[in-house]
Amino acid sequence: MRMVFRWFGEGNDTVTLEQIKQIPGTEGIVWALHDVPVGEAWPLERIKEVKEQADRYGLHIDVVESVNVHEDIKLGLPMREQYIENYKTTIERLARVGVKVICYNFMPVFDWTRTDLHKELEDGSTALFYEKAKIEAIDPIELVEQIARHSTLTMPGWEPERLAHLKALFHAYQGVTEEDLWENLSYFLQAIIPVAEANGIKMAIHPDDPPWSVFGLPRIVTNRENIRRLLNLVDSPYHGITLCSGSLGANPANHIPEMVREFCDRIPFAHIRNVKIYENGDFVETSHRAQDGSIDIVDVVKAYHENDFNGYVRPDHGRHIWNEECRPGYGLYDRALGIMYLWGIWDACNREKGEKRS
Ligand SMILES: [Mn+2]
Repeated sequence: MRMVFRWFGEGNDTVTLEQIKQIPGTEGIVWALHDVPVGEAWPLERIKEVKEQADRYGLHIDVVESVNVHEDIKLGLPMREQYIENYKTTIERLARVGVKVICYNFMPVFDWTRTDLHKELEDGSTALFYEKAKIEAIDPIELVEQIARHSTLTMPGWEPERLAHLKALFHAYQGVTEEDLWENLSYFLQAIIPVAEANGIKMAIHPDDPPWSVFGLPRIVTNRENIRRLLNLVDSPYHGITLCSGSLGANPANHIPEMVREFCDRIPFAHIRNVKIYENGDFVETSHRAQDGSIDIVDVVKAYHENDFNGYVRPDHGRHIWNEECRPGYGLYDRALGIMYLWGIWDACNREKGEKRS
C-alpha cells in the first residue's frame, strides 16, 4: 500500500508538509484547490503551484480529493453540460502534473454529516460524533431556518451565507428519487470516464457518509449491492471507488473486509479508519485500533494485503489528542498514530509471507 496524507494547502492547514514528510512511510499528499468554486475548471497555474510545494519536500501529489461535482450535475439540470465540460478540463489539467487518482462523491447537498465535532471520549480526547435521532427528527427546511435563527452552529459547513442557498437546494431536491440520482450519476460517468481513461487518471467515488439518507435527501453509494451496481455503470478500470471503511462501516450490515475482497481491483484509493457504533445507531470516530471501535481494522488491512493491494491509502480522520488545535478530524497526531498502526499490521502480514514489500 502507498501511504498518503490529506493536506488542505498552504495557509489552510495546521499540519505542515515538513511534518507529513516525517511520518514513516508517507510518500504523498492528498490535496485539492479548496477555494475554487464548485463547477469551475481548476487553473493550471494553481495546480502547478501545489506540485512545486510538495516537490520541495519530496512528496508526490498523485491523489486529489476532491474535485467536487456541481449540484446541477447531480440534479440533472441543463447547466450540467457546462459543468461536465469544466470537470473534463480539470481532469486534463491534473493529468499534466502527474495526478493518478481523483476522489469525488455524489452526495446531494452535503458530503459528510456529523452532529458534534468535538465529542469527548472516555480518555479525554475528542472526536467527530453522529447522533442519529437528532438528524432524523428534523425537517431539513426547518433545520435551515433554526440555524438561521440561532448563532450556535452544530453542523459543519452551515455558514450563514450558505443558508439561503441551502434552502433553495433542498427545494430543488424535493421529488428527486434515488433512481433519478442513479440516472444522473450514470450520465456523468459516461461523459467523464473516457476522458479520465485517456488521461491515465482513475476516478474513485467516495461512499456516502453516513451510508444512508439524511434530511430526506437521496443517497446511493451506501452498501455492497449498490457498489456492484455502481461499478457496472461503466466497465472500465478507470471507474472505481474510494473504499472508506469508516463511512461504509457506520452501518454494521456493511462487512468491510468482505467488500475489500470483492472490489479490490476497483479500489485505487482506500480510506482506513474506525468508528464505534452504539445500539441506538449513533457513532463516534475512534482511534484506528480494532479494539477501540466496531470495525476489525486488522482484518481490513489483511484483506488488502491478501489481494496484493498496491493502491493509495490514507488514515482518513483522527481524534483530537494532546490538546492539538486543528481542523476537526484532521489533526497530525492521531492520524500519524493511525498510519503506524496500519503499517504495523501490514508489516506483520509481510513477515508471515516472508516478504518485505511496502
Ligand atoms: Mn473517507
